[in-house]
Amino acid sequence: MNRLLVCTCVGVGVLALAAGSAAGAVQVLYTLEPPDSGTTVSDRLTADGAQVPSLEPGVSIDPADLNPKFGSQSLKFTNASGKNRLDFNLGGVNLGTSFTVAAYVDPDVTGWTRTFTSYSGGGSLVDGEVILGFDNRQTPGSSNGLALYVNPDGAGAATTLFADSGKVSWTSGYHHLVGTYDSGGLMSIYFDGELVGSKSAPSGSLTINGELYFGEDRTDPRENEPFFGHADDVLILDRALSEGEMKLLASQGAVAFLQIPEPSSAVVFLVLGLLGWAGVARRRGR
Ligand SMILES: [Ca+2]
Ligand SMILES: [Ca+2]
Repeated sequence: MNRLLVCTCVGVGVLALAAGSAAGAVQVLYTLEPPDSGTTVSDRLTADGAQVPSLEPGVSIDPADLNPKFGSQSLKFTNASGKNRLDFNLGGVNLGTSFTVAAYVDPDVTGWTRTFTSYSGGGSLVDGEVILGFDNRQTPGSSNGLALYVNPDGAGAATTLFADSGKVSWTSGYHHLVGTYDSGGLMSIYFDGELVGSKSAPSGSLTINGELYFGEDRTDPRENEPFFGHADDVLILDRALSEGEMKLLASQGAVAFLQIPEPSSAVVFLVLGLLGWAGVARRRGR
C-alpha cells in the first residue's frame, strides 16, 4: 500500500466518521432503516449523542405497511390508540440560534395537523415553543397551507411569530416539509424543495419548553391536530439550510445529502486507514 493510498484511506476514514457531525447543538436523523424495526428507532447523527425517541402506542415501523420515501422503511402514525406522537426526548435542550427541522410526510389527513411541535396546545406560544404544521386556514379541505412558529428564549408569549406558506398544492404521496430558523434573520418554510414562505425571525436561541414531539402538541388532550400517515427522514440540524441546499436535501434524502456512511463502510474505511498508517509507521521505524 503506497503512502498516497494510505493517506487517502485515513482521510476518508476520518471524513466518514465525521460526516454529518458538527460541534454545538443537537442533530437528529431518523431514517427508520434497519436495524430499526417496530418501535425501535435510532438516531443516525450521533456525534452529539444519540437522541433516541420514545413512541406512543399509535406509532411504529409497521412491517405490513412500510411505505418508504427513502430506503426500505418509514414510520407509521395511526389513530388506533388516540396517542400518536413521536417524543424526541429533547425537553430542555437548546437547539441553538439557527436550526432546520425537516421530514418527508405522506399524510392520511387534511386540515390542521402538527408535525414538529413543542407547543402546549393552548393559548399563546411561550419561550421555547416551536410548531411546524399543516394549517388549513387558507383553503379548508384538500388544499392546505403550512405554518412555522418559533418563539425563542426571551421572546415572551406571542402568537405573531410565524411564517405562512399560503396555499400549497397537495397530491397523494410523500411531500417534503421544512422549517428553518436563523436568529435575527429569517424563518422560512420549504415545500418539496421550494421556498413557500418566509418572515423576519426574532432573535435568540430556542430551548425546548416541555418536550418536542412529532404528531401532536405537547399537552393538548383533545388530539385535534394529530398527524396520521407516514413519515420518513425526520431531521433536526443545528443550522438553517439555504434555499440551494434544500433542493438537494429534498431530492437526494438526508443520508446522501449529509454524506452519512453506512456504519459498516465507516468501520471498513477506518480499519483500512489504520492498517495502512501502521504499515507506514513500521516501515519508517526500520
Ligand atoms: Ca444526535
Ligand atoms: Ca426510510
